[in-house]
Amino acid sequence: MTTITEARVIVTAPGRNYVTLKITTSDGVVGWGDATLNGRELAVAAYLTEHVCPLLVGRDPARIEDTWQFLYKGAYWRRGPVTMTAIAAVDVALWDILGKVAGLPVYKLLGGAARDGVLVYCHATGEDVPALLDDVARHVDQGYLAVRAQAAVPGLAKTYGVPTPDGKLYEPASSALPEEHLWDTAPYLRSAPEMLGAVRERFGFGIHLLHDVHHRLTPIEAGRLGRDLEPHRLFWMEDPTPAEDQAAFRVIRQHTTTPLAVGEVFNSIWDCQQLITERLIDYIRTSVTHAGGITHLRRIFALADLYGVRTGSHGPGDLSPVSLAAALHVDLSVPNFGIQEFMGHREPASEVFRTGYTFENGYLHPGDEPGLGVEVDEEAAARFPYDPRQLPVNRRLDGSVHDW
Ligand code: KDG
Ligand code: MG
Repeated sequence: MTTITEARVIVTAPGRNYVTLKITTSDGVVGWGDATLNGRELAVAAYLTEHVCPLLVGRDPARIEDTWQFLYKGAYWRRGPVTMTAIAAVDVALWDILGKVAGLPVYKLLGGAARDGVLVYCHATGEDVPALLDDVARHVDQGYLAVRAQAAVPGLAKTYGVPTPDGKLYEPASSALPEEHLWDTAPYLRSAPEMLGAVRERFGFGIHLLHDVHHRLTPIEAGRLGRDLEPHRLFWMEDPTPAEDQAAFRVIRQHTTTPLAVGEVFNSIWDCQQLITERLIDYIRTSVTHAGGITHLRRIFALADLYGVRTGSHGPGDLSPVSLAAALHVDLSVPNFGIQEFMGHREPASEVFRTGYTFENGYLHPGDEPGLGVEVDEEAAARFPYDPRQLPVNRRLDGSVHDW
């Protein structure tokens, strides 16, 4: 019987930090999984190295569901971002191996293509509205059909989603201690509808327009913002309130018909069960890497399909190309796909991750190589050592900590 002979973690920072799991079988087949949890990378690396990798050696790599259940139920301690990211990395690496052994791209193992391509949205930002409009134009010129628009909030020095002065990161990270930003809800609620209205005025209604609130409002504030945005016909309003409070979405729903999307911080089906079964959202944004891998993400998406909720997976630059490839295989195959976030990866990521996915006319395709279609160059990875970073922390004007 073919068995797993080695499972090993690679931590590398080609442009930003990524944690990658490499699983090798007795037949010499290698599978890759992404285990990156931005800002808490080493917790997942240690969970894998100390607690999971030793359990994998000797197991049958083709028993993917059994391994998932073994790691989830066997730990006794369930769910949580660290555990579920670690399980996801194993799961994705095993699907990669299965595809390579079968000689098929993973999407064919998942039932085959249910569409020709994966509609993606990009992220356009600016220090002010004119700069944002230039950035939207740049993305539209590149062929994007869906754009998420974010601009700085007037009067606030730094805002989520707007690049740092070096222009490289849209979520600024600092080294030893997190940066602290000031947050004020009132100017945001005034400026966001104006900013999105300006995008519609310049580009019309021919592009899909999205906006990320990043969990910073109360339910009634989110209801008001959703209502104010209705004339701009958003594709979605993302993460309006802190996501762990599922019942809060009942309040938002009572006040607006702007479509709602949430889920990038979720790691299991239990985090979104109420949101889906009560039809409180329109898009579920769980990702392969943070929600238990291909096996568990498909379960979430199948539940969502029963309730008319479509998918919209998180796909930031802080998930590795292995994660994006896995997402694309799922996206291509599920019936209720909605849209996929695509932030791209900052160089020199392509020195470490050789990818097979392609972008054309607003759509991504995972390619037809066996497995996921991504290979990792370990020698290149070794050239980019871990670079500890922290996500920022928001404080309100009175000094209290707020959602970032
Ligand atoms: O690590 C945190 C980022 O992934 C998050 O801030 C990005 O909200 C985000 C998005 O929608 O991509
Ligand atoms: Mg988001």
